[in-house]
Amino acid sequence: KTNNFLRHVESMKLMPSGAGHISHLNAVILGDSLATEEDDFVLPSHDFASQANVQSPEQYLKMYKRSIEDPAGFWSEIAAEFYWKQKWGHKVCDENFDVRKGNIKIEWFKGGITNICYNCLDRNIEAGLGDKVAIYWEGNEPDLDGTLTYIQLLHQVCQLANYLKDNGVKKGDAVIIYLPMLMELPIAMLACARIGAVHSVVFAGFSAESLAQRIIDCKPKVVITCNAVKRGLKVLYLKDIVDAAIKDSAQNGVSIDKCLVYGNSLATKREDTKWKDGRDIWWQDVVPQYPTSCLVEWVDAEDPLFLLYTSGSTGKPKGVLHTTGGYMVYTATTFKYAFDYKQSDIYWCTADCGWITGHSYVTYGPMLNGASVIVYEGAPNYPDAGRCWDIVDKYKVTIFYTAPTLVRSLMRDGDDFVTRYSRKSLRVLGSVGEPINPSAWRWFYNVVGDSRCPISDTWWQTETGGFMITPLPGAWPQKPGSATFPFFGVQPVIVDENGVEIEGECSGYLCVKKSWPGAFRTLYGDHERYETTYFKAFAGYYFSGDGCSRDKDGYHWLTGRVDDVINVSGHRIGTAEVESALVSHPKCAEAAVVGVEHAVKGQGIYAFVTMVDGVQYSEELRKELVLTVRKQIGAFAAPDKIHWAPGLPKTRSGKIMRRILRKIASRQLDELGDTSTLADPNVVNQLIELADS
Ligand code: 6R9
Repeated sequence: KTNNFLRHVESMKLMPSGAGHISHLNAVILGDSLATEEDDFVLPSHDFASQANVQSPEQYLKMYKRSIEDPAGFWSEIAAEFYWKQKWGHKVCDENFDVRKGNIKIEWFKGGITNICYNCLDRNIEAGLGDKVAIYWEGNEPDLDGTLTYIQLLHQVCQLANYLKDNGVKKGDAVIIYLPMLMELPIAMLACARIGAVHSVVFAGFSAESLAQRIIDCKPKVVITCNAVKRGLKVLYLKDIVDAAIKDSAQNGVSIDKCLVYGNSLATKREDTKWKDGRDIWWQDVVPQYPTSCLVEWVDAEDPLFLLYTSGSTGKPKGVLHTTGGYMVYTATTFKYAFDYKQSDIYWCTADCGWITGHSYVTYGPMLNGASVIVYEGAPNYPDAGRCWDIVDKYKVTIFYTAPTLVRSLMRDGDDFVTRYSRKSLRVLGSVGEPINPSAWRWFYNVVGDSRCPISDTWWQTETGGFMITPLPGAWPQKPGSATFPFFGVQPVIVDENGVEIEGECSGYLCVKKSWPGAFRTLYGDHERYETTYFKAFAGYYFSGDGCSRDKDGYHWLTGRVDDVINVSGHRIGTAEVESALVSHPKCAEAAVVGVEHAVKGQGIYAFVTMVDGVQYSEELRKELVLTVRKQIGAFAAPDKIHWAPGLPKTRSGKIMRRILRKIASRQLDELGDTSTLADPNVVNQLIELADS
C-alpha cells in the first residue's frame, strides 16, 4: 500500500527562531494506511489520529511554538488545572542556565502553595473519580491480585501518613523506601508527599552496601521495607538486606530508629523474619489503626518532593533532587500527551518504582490524571513468556509502556507467546530506557501491537523528571528507532565538541537550552557537582550525557551515552562503580570496565581486571569477582565477562585508553587504531591473547 496522502508541511515558517531543530522538517500528513516497507515512515491510522489529543503535525507545531515563545503562559494555563492553595508569585519561571553568569538556578511556580498527593487523590475524588480503580495490583502468582479505588487509596495513604507523622516525620525529613512492587510502594510515596516528607525510593535489587550508601547520604527518619518478596521462583529476603544496611550505616554515624516492615506473608512467614524490638515494627500491626484522613501539609512549589539516586561517571551515586510544582505539572502533561491518555484507558508501565520511570509514570503522572494503573509484582516472563499479554488481556490494558530489553527478550521467545493472547484492548505502546533498535521496534509494532498501535519512544532521564523527546502518537508519522521530536517547552540542541550548536542534519552531543518545569534542581548536598557535571561541559546548556543525531526530516536518533555510564537493560551503571567494587577484592589490583553490545540487554558489562602479583587466574576467582560486584551494587550490575589483564593499555601519563579496551571487548581487532602512544604497546597483544581464556 502506498502512502498517497503524503504532503510536506512548510515547517520553517511555523517554527520560531532558535528552534532550528525542526527547521528541516518535512512531516508527513496522516493517512489511514499502515506502514509500508519501502519508506521508513509508519503512520498512525486515520481512526487513531482523529480521536487523538494532538491530531496532526500542524497542531503540534502550533502548541510547540506557543510553549517556546510564551513558556510562562503555556505552563501556567496547564498549572491552573491543578489545585493550588495559593497561586504562585509573579514569575512562573526564574532560571539561570549559564554558569558564566553565576550559580545555576531553576525555579518554577515559586511562591505557589500546593501538594502533589492532594492533586493525585483528593482533587480527583472531588471530581467524581472516587470509585474509579486507581491501582490494579497483580501478584507474582497469576491467581493473586487486588484493587484499590481512588477513595481506598486515599484512606491507606492517610493512615500511613498519620503513622509517619506520629513517629516524628516532619516536612523536609527524608524517608527511605526499599520495597518491591506492592501497592504499598506507591502508597508510601504518596504518604510522604502528603506530609511534605522527602521520599527516596531505593530499587529493591540494590545490595545492602548500596542501600547503606544512600541511607548515609540522606539520613532518613524512617526506613520502610517488607520482609521478603517472590519474583518468579526466587524469594528475596529484603529485611535481611535492610538489617545489614542499617548496621553498616550505624558504623558510619547514621543510626535508624524506626524500620517499618510490611509483612508479605506470601513470600515468607513473619516468624521467620529477624527482628529488632523497638526499632522494627510490622506495618500491619500499626498502620491500620490510624485515621483514614490526614490533613495535607501545604508546600511551596519549590519544596523538595523526592530524592532519587542515580549513577554517574564517578563512583559515588548522585542524589537527584526534584521539587513539587514543576514536576507535578510536567509529569501530568507529558503523560497525557505522549500516551494520548483518555479517562477510559487502563495503563500499564512495567518499570519498577525504584527507578525514575516508576516515579513519574507509575505513580505521579498517571495518578495526577486520575488513571487506572497496573502495578505488577513479578517478573515479566513468569510463569512463561506470555505473562505480559495475559495481564494485558486480563485487565484490558490500553497503554503498555516498557523497555527495549524486555521487547528483545520476548522477541527471542517467539511470536507464539504473544499471538495466543488477544491484545485487542491495546492502543498505544511505549518504550523507554535505551535506544530501541529498528528490528525490535518493528516486532513490537507488528506482533505485539498488530500494526495498529503507535509507539511512543520516550527519551528522558532521571534528571529531566519527564519526557523530553517523544512522539505524540496521533500527531507524528514515526520512524522505527527514532524518539522523533521534542515535547512542549523543550529545546534540544545538538552541539559539537566545542559546544557550538549544529543545525540541520548532524550528529553530536545532546544538550537542552533553557529549563523545563520537570528539571531537577540540584544534586542533594552537592550543588557544585550538579553545575560541573551538567552545566559546565557546554556552558549555557544542560548536557544530557547522550549522543544524538538529527536526520534530514528533523527526527532525533539517540545514540547512547558518551560518558562513562553503561546502560544495561535500561539501568544506568557507572563504570567507575563497577571498577571500585572489583578492586575491593583483595586479589584485584586494577580494573577497567567498558560497555559491549549485548543482544538482549542492549549493553553488557565487560571488565578487564589485573590481579595482584602471583595470583593464578581461575574459574573460582572469576566467580568471586562477579560475586563481589553483586554484593556491592546488586545483581543487575554483575559483569558479563571478566577479561584477565596482565596490564592495561595506558598513555604515558597513566590514563587508561578505554577506546582500545572497547575495541578489544567487541573483538574489532582491526580497528584498534594508533597504539603507539601507549606507555607499553605490548599490553595490547597480551590482552588479545587472553581474550577467550
Ligand atoms: C528514563 C530513564 C537515562 C538514560 C539516558 C539515555 C537512556 C532513556 C531512552 C534512552 C534512547 C530512549 N535512554 N530513554 N536512550 N532512547 N527512549 O531511563 O532514566 O535511568 O536516568 O537513564 O537512558 O542514555 O541518558 P535514566
